[in-house]
Amino acid sequence: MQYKILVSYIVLFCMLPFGVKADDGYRLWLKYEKVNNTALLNTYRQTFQSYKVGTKSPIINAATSELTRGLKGLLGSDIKETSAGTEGTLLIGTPQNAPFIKSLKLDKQLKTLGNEGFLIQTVTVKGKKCTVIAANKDAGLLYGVFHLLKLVQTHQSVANLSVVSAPKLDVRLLNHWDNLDGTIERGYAGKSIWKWDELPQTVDSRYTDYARANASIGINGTVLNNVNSNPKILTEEYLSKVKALADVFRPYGLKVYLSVSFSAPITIGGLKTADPLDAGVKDWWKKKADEIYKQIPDFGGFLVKANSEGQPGPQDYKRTHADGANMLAEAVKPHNGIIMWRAFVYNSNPTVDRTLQAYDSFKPFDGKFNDNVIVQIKNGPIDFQPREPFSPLFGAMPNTSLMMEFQVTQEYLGFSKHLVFLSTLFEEVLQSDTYAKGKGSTVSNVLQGNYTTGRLTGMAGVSNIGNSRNWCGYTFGQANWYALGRMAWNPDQSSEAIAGDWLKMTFSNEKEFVDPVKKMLMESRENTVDYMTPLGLNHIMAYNTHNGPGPWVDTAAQPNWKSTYYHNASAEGIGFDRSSTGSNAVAQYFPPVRDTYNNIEACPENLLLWFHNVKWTYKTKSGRSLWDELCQHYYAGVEGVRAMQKTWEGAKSHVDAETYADVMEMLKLHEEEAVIWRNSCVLYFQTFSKMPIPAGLEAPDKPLSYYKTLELKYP
Ligand code: BDP
Repeated sequence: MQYKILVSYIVLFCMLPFGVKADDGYRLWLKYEKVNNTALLNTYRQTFQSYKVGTKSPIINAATSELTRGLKGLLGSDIKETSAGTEGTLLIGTPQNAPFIKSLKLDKQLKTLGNEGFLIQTVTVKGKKCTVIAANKDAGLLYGVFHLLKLVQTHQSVANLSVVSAPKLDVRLLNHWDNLDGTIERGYAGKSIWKWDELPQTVDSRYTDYARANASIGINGTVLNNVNSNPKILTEEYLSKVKALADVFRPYGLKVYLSVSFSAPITIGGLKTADPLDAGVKDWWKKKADEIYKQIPDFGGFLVKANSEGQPGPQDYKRTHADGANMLAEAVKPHNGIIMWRAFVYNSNPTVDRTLQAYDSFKPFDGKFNDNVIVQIKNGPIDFQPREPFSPLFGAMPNTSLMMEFQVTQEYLGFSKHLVFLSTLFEEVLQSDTYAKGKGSTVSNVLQGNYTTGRLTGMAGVSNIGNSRNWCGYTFGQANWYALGRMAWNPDQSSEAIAGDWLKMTFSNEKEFVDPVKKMLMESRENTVDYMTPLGLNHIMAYNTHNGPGPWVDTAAQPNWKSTYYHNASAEGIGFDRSSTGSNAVAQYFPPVRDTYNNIEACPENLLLWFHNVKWTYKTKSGRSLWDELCQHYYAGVEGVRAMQKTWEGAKSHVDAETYADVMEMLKLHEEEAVIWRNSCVLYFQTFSKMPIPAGLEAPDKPLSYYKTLELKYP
């Protein structure tokens, strides 16, 4: 280890005189390195010489401080505030806080932009060419400034700007699964960034950088603590710490939310019950909400995991999810707070297919939730697997506000050890057609509230952030945080555009770098599906940790935590029959989706074993037997990782030596683990199929018994 550090320093020392600096990843995509194209640099310098703002506010100050910081880095010179409107001035304001914006008469364009949207336009004022960033509210200006900086960071033309942008979803959140003792559930990037011990006296400057990063991608809220919530978060002691964070985040448009434990009235309130219909319980939550809002007037609300995986909930008192959610909703309603009630529920009953349970538990309550409740649904019916079909709840609750929960932390996708660009997973889910209201009823449209009477819309991502210097444990993990924000702002955004922007902002604008590395990102998730869970397999990870393969796991605290429950491999075949002859999970989808999934021939092959138990000899679309096809996928996944290494070799001259070496080291580990996955699964499933690994594919170098006892390293 020490040797490695020494080598890094030597490499660093050698590179510095040539102007290539090592980058520790802390600045994320907000690097603001000087534009290295002289012609562009000159245009930018001419276009952005000074800026003018109206009445100042904490948000406007945050925006202008980012603007000056960003442009100083990008242009290599200061941009000054001016009160005049000279050529090359950036005019920033709302019609209310800036008369020079009001006089531009932008009301018609601003009308559709809500509280967070913005426009950026090239205008001529009294013969002077200027750029305007206008919005209805200060938050829009902040987002507008970040957008403008992105244009420069990605070397776009700024000659005739006409950008109009507003978020398509209201609530755009990170969910931290951070515990109060500093550990993070399913976190792979160190400890929590929240230093609860030091707060509120000491406020780490990292919190500001955290808020900046989130604002730059449009995230407007953060749930600070784990959904498996420690009730202590609601005590006076902790609320003062939460307040300190909220104060830092406010100028960046970032609201604070908390995960709460449903039994908090008992555990910290001293009551005998947490029954949501009990007057004392209602009163306790009301007073608690009042106490919170007194300190944090813009507090966002509560996130609740109830009656799920052992957490307390209203069903403990024979009440419903709606009873529980509505009771809390009433407590925060006077303060404009919201309740995000998770639909991630399933019980241990092995006779009921786990994938049915969230739908069955929630669908009957459509229309029964208060208007400040939003039901938060994981993207698939199981649990953040490398590939799942979309959750059938999307589209099935037309009278309820629904929001998406994606997982950014890679619990089931190789932790911070595997390079997996999750944006393509997000996109695949968001563009899935539910057919709830006929063709085109994509999950994205459902989330945007196009078919619901619910009034709230949103998306959350379970964060992959920890206190490691580069935030996410490895540089490419940052791309997933970035993608979550961009998708929450616009769920119809393409992953390709997101990947391109992230690469340019994080590494380099050179086409020779961006094109191949973008391709690598775009293919990375499919590689992972291939070496982990191809053809619709799922939940065959190592027991409990989910670190590495565990298709053989056959003993568990709950039957539906066993891998064998999910893959059902036997001498005949493999897969979970969820068709009409099996658990009939297909019936939870609208036609024609249900018919497509139900029919083994029509079912998309990448979900085949999710919906069907298929014979080993079944002829797949390629003409190969199912067994051969399965093997081909496992092997293709590993080859995909090897191809990534080649791509990265080609990127060498575009990134600093340390970053290059770090990523390459990571890709080596990635390959090792992909091979372990492949060999484990192929050898294990072979014990059922009794068929040979197809000719031409390299034979596993170790026996199955070796893999069964292997424990992979934690990051
Ligand atoms: C599962 C995780 C578990 C979480 C749970 C949840 O394994 O640690 O508590 O999801 O979302 O994926 O509540």
